[in-house]
Amino acid sequence: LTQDDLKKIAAYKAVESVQSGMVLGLGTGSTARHAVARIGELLSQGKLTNIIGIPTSKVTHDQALAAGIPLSDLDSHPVVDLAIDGADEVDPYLNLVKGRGGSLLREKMVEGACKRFVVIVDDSKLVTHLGGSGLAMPVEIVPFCWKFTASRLQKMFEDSGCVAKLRTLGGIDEPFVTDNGNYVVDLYFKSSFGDLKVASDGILRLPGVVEHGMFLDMATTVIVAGELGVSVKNK
Ligand code: DER
Repeated sequence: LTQDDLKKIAAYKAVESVQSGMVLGLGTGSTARHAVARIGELLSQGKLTNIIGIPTSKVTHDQALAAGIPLSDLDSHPVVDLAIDGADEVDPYLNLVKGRGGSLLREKMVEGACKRFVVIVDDSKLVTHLGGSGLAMPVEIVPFCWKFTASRLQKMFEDSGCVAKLRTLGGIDEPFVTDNGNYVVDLYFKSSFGDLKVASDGILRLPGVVEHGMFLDMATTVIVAGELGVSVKNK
């Protein structure tokens, strides 16, 4: 099984929880993409009806539109029945790191508004503690004086050997710009940054910060697909 096969297995398993008439948060990324495609397929087969999708990015908006999923937004649907989305890291308490695709703000808004948030991952995303994969912890910041904000973020976590890097578009030095017109600073940690809530609050207190990629106590279910099968972890 390839990693993409595992992503697809997890995504299809999550879509089994979708019922006709639901308002659905549609996630972003290579795993969530399979869920969006599957929902569109079931709608076209008449096996699902009366679904309203709330996309978490412009990319997902376009994919869902093409898949024939009727779309709306949080202004019209402030309560979402179920959101399905991927994650970059999942710890044993179902806390997540998300945002390596750059959609963390809209994802956190949609997933924060839903009754159930089902996370779909292949088993490579499981970590013992957030920040442990050595991969990026994204923070969305305003473009104004981004160096100032990035250096304050780096200093905040200097004891964890943090390095803050502005996310740029592949290959060129242009800053990556989010759907909301902001920049992303990726934080890389050499060691654990300690208490998640303290870290989360500390980051959000910086005036130039819009949102960060730690999704604490938000997931209600995590579906993990691995070589040995699929496991469902409930909060
Ligand atoms: O950017 C995001 O938040 C994505 O959901 C990410 O966390 C998972 O992306 P992947 O399914 O492509 O690994």
